[in-house]
Amino acid sequence: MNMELERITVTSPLLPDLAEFNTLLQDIWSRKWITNNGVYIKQLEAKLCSYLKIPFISVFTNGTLPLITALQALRITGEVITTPFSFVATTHSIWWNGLKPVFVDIDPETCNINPDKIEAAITPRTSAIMPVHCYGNPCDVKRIQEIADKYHLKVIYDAAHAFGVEKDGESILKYGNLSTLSFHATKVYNTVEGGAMVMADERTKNYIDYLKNFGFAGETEVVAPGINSKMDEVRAAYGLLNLNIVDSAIETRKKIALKYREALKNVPGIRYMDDMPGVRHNYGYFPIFVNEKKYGISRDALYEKMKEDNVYGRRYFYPLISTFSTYRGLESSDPANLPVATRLANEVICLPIHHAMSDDDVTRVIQLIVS
Ligand code: T4K
Repeated sequence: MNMELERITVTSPLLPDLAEFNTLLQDIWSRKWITNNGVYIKQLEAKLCSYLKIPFISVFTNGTLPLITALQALRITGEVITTPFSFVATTHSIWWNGLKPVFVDIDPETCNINPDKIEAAITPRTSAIMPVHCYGNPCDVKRIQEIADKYHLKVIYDAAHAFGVEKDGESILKYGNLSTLSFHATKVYNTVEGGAMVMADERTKNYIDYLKNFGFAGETEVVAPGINSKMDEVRAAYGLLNLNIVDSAIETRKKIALKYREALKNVPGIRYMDDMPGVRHNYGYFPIFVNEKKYGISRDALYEKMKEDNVYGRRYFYPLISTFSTYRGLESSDPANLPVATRLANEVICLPIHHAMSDDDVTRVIQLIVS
């Protein structure tokens, strides 16, 4: 391994200025109100609504609990149609609700659930669809809604990757019944750990706020069997500061994506994703797909070669969720049902892309792929 070269990782957390954070911490210390819907939580929710161009949001302690809570809130039963090409939290949230995940194959261009394959997976027990805007690529929200309307299904978007993503000037978070976000350290926008649920109306916002606080609607009234998944004041303050710098981080990511595309456009056997028409992307991930026959070496060989030079891409999302022991026995986990997802999981590497990468870092990554 070439340890002389500095390590380049798939991402690096966007960190607020420490002195500014300290000022906010002093304020929190002086007020001694450190969680339970304090002033910074309220400010963060208001600022996120305006930044994301959405009507209502409820912030959570991570990006998994809003998924679990969304399924609870909509009283989903039976089977939920979803994608195997995601982080395992998507399917776990279904399992934690005692529901059955039903996997549907993905579209090779976007890596999102393929709407053409959804109807065949619907049974009398299906009550919801949980698609993922994978890598921040918007799902075919129109087609998915048409199917949902036809079969009276609810739609919960796992929008963990889709912070700030817009289509035709509208937030992608406005589609479906509910959408969820992750503000984990590895995301474009982070609050260390954190997440959120996005909803269309105030009534739902109030209900979700109760659910994430044990179901309390006032000091003595519990309206539902809630959970504790509240964000605290310290992370809300951190999140407020990161909101001021996230645009510039996205700009840097975009420049890196453009450099990668330019350098890789004529490399046989390497495919990448272009921007989608009318979409404001956030460049949270830069997946490439390695065709072993045309490129000459396998995805895993390239992955190892990069590691030898201290460059750490990640194989998101390999292995497919449907191959994990909890899920592999499901009928829909049969690889014959998921040919595109199975192939892409074996071809993908997400290249390092983040706000702190230098031009030299980008060149180092490119050189490893082209040489
Ligand atoms: N739905 C989807 C579609 C998701 O992708 C996720 C999370 C969720 C739901 C659930 O949201 P959360 O409950 O997590 O909020 C990471 C993240 O832990 C996870 O949040 C994320 N998706 C997933 C795609 O990636 P790992 O296991 O790859 O993370 P880790 O620790 O290996 O970090 C990756 C790289 O990031 C490191 O090699 C270096 C860098 N890093 C990471 C951390 C944590 C840092 O430089 N500093 C850090 O503090 O899962």
